Amino acid sequence: MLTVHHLGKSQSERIVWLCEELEIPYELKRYARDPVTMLAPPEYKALHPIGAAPVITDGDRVLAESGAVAEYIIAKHGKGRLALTAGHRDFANFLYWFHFANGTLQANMGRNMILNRLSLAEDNPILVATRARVDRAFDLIGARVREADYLAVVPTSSAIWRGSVSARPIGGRWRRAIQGWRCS
Ligand SMILES: N[C@@H](CCC(=O)N[C@@H](CS)C(=O)NCC(=O)O)C(=O)O
Repeated sequence: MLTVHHLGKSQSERIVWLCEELEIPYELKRYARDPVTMLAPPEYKALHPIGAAPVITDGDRVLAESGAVAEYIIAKHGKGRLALTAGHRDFANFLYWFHFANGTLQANMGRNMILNRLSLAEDNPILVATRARVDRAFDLIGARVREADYLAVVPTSSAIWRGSVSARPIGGRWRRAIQGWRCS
């Protein structure tokens, strides 16, 4: 049985979403962040040496790292859905957006969130550069969703709701699809 170990208000929201999207059977185990440190509780940290969400278990297998978890679930349980193979004309785009999600977007949003907590001057060059990178990433998503029906990027809407980035004009079907969905 596939189990999603879901840490509230974390990147594991995307894995819950993925399982719902695929309509596969899974067990959801919820964990709350430590109210003081906002880090994962000890029982979450014990699941995998990296101690960060998401973590899934599938039988004896324990797997962490969002991209690996998403790829594993899609390959093992997706029955060909939500992935393209090398022969597909959009394969390169699929790969790009799949890896862009964590490699560029999430990485820069994470940096941005931390810098925002440091009360730096608004003209701090690192802050300015990081915000510009986040803006560029959302502009790119905005351009893509205006031309594509489907964006192979795991949702980042919770970060927008939490106000760690400004809401960008990513309009259209994708935005409507993610609005109203929340799991924490
Ligand atoms: N690159 C990793 C990042 C994992 C990560 O940093 N997870 C955060 C949640 S957004 C976490 O578990 N934070 C709590 C903690 O570190 O204790 C992934 O995508 O799985």
